[in-house]
Order: sequence, then C-alpha cells, then structure tokens
Amino acid sequence: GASATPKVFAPKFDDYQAVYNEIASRLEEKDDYDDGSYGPVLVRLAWHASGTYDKETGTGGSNGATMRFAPESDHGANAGLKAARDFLEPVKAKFPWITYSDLWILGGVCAIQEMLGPQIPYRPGRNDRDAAACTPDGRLPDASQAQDHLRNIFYRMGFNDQEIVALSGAHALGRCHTDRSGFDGPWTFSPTVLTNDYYKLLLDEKWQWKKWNGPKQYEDKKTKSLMMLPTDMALIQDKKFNQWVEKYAADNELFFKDFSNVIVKLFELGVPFAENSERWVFKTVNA
Ligand code: CCH
Repeated sequence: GASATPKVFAPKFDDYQAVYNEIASRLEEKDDYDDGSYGPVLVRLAWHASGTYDKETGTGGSNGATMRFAPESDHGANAGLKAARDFLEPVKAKFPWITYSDLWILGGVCAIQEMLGPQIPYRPGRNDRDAAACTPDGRLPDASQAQDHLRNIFYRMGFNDQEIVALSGAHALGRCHTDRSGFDGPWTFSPTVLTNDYYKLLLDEKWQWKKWNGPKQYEDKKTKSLMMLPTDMALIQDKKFNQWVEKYAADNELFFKDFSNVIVKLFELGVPFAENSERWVFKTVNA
C-alpha cells in the first residue's frame, strides 16, 4: 500500500509575509492608540525581548519570549508592553504555527518598515521557552543614568559605541508615558515616522531640565513639548558618542543603513538559527 508521508507544515517566505501583512493591516486599522499607531510600542517590545542578552552566559535575547511570564513581565522596564503583546495576540491566533518569539520580532520589523524606516531583513528560528528561562531584572538600561551605564549595558550584549548611538535613533519613535516609565512626552514632532530627527533635535535644540514632580528629564526650551532622557543627553555629552550623533544628524541614509544593520544584530542575539537559514525582506503594504 501507499506509505503516507507525514505532513509537517514547514512555513516559508510567503507564510511569514502573510503574518507581516496581518500585522501591517492591524497597524493601519487600530489608529486610535497613542499618537495614532501601535508601531512604536511594537518596536519597544521587540527591543526589550532582545535586549536582555548577555554574551558571557548566552542567556536572554529574543529566543524564548519569556516576557509572557512573571517575573519578567513585571520588571519595571517592561511596564506598558502588555499593550504590544495583546495587539499581537489575534495574529498569533490566526497563525498558530509561528512562535511568540518569532512573532514579536516580526512585529518590530513590520512596525519599522511600515513607519517608513529602512528594510529590516528577518529570519525565523526562535523557540518559545518557559518561565524558568526568564532573565533577572536589571538587564535593560535605566534612563536616569549616563554614558558609563549605557556602555555597561550595551557592551554586555556585544555592541560598540557606534552601534549604541545607531540603536538610540529609535527614539525618533513613540513617547514616554507617566503611567509606565514615569517620564513624559515624545522625542520628536513625528513619533510615528522613523527619521534621523532624534539626532538633529539633540544637536539643534536647547535642552533644559523640566520643572516638575516627575523623574529628572529634559525639555526643549523653545516649545517645551519634546523630551530627552538623561541617557539620551549622554549621547551628546560624551565625545565618542557625539561624533556618531553628528554623523547621523547629517546623513539620514547613513543612519538608515547602520540602524538596519544594528537592529538585525539586536534581534538575532542568542538565537539558535539553523546553519543554512537565510534572511528575508518583506514587502511593505504600499510597495
Ligand atoms: Fe527606549 N525608552 N530606551 N529604546 N524606546 C522608552 C520608549 C521607547 C530607554 C528608555 C526608554 C532604546 C534604548 C533606550 C524605544 C525604542 C528603543 C521609554 C518610555 C523609556 C524610559 C517608556 C514609556 O513610558 O512608555 C533607554 C534608557 C535606552 C538606552 O539606550 C532602544 C535601543 C530602542 C530600540 C532600538 C521606543 C520605540 C519607545 C517608544 C515606546 C512607545 O510606547 O511609544
């Protein structure tokens, strides 16, 4: 008789493009959130899933999606990211074959591309893990600190000074929320579009301490409607960082190229990809 070949669903590019399209259409549809987009908080979810990586022990990183569980979900740095996880839940329900950890990173990739950022090559291969793989608190940066702290945190993941500055350009997107981090306000006037405005504003505006009862942060002297965290200001206070701020402020193309490279690296930290795995570039909705 005919021997039945077991049918194992092995998703390919088109399958992941379909997931991408679903995330993109939800982004478009749910435009009553924050500044009109879930995009920024999706980027932050992908970053906080990845930024727990420790190169010495190989622990943390986007493999595992352990932020689904306490204690990681309750870490102060992750306050508010439930909004992003909940946004992706119906996508997971529609495409149950994708792991949460691949989905969260695809959410970040889709959000960056749909917010007019550069192409972010992507490959799947992350496996979900249980609460036992949660990382200890304190692996993500503390916004009240300065350059030494930034170097400690990002060198632990394996990044250099140029990469720290390139990654920080993500703060062109989104805002701080008093009920999440305690800080308040956006960094740029266009928080749902990725540009090099973060660097331009750092250099061009006059920044002063905001007078309020909240945590210490800066406001722009002119409009008092933008903000910078102490860690953002460290990028212009430190000579080595500042060189890169100037380069990215002057050249959006260079920023896009370096941002794409470094965020691919961030999103892949500690992921056990198959040896022959290749990266894909997904088509944007308007392409
Ligand atoms: Fe960030 N970030 N971030 N950040 N971040 C916050 C919001 C966003 C720090 C602190 C904060 C990166 C690096 C740092 C985003 C992407 C990246 C907030 C406000 C704080 C505080 C949270 C709130 O109240 O909702 C610090 C410190 C560092 C040190 O380097 C990096 C790297 C990335 C991505 C590559 C994005 C996007 C947001 C906006 C989220 C939103 O909900 O709008």
